[in-house]
Amino acid sequence: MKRPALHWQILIALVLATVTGMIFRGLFGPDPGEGSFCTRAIEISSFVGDLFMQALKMIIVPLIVTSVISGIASLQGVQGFGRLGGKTLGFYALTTLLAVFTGLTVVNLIEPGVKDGVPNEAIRSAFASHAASASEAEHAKVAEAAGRQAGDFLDTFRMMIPPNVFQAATDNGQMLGVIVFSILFAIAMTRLPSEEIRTLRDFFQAGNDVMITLTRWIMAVSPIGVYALMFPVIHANGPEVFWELKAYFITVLVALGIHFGLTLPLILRFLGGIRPADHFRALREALLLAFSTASSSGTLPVTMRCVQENAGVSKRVSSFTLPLGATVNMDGTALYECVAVVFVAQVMGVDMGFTQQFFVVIAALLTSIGVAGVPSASLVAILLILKNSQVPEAETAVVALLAVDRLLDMSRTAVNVFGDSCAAVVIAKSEGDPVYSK
Ligand code: DAS
Repeated sequence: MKRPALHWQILIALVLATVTGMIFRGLFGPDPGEGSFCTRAIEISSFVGDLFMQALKMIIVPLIVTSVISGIASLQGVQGFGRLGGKTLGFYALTTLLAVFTGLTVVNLIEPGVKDGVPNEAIRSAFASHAASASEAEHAKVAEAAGRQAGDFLDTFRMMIPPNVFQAATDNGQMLGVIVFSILFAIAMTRLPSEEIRTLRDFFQAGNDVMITLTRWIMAVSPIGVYALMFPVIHANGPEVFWELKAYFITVLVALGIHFGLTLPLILRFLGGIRPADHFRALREALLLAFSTASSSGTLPVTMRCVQENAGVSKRVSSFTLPLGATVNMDGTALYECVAVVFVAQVMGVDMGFTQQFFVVIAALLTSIGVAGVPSASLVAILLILKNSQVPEAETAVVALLAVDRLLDMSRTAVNVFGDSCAAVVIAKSEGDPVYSK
């Protein structure tokens, strides 16, 4: 019997993880106790899932370095780099701005933090109870972020020039430094004699081909990895969580859905002359993986492979736009930051006027550049913006949001990856690549 295509295998793994996770939660409860069969099953599943995530993360840095350097080195000189860089950053700014305004509009229309015209006290107490039941790691993560100065948006620029490029990337998934280093290396490389440039470019190109092969090997076991990642998540997150914060979840998912299902497809159609259905089909493996892993960096190797092999984008364009996008272009995250900040302000009774919401827009744009492409990375940025907006009980609210964040994180990560891939195909088409020409 012919094996189903990989994206079907991943989808089946997702469904199986959801069903078995809910069955285990129903049979053994949310806290099955030390040493029980259910606890052992979750431990083994988490171990396998972590191995899969580490395998993906293992190849990110060499993939980014080889692809950015070989991609830039193959551009026609500085003006080629300038043209591609200008198009890329312009596209990212446009789509992130549209995402932010979508989030702001939806959260002000639905007002998930308000009930009968006043702040929703039930949600405020739910924040307190979720914060109380959050894990030590979740509290520590927020406490560490709370220690940062409220106005520390300059962190984004500090991340661009880290003292140890590779450590910053491997320690906390912050790829900004690796990207900046690779771009500077590639530009400096063009100053060499042409023979040496060719040797180096061929070396990095061959290195990038090796990374794509490694990606293919890791993806071969992705159904197992996806199942192992999702089973513990489904077991831990019962439906009651969504019920308490249903208005919030609906607000985020509606806003993400508008950006993912309307805004970006319209841009594909009218800016790129690309059929959205073709693009969704080409990116399905990457989108399923982004949803399952909640890590756009971890998904980057697969996003690159889908864009190159299924959409026909050249290595020259994809090697520059995608690593940069996975690091600085996070439409879903920027949208989510706006919704979460205004939602918490509504719950705490802080009436955010136009000026304050405009500040939230700027802060979301700036912080989404620096958010690492790893699970729940944006919660730290949300705390920063809440503190700057003088919203009370910000830490309690963020710990509570972190405790229920996984489904929303998976959804916004898929939007982040889709936004990056839309940039790659639209820009590639404008650069003359044979996009969807088969
Ligand atoms: N999970 C992050 C990512 O990988 C997004 C976020 O935390 O908002 O893109």
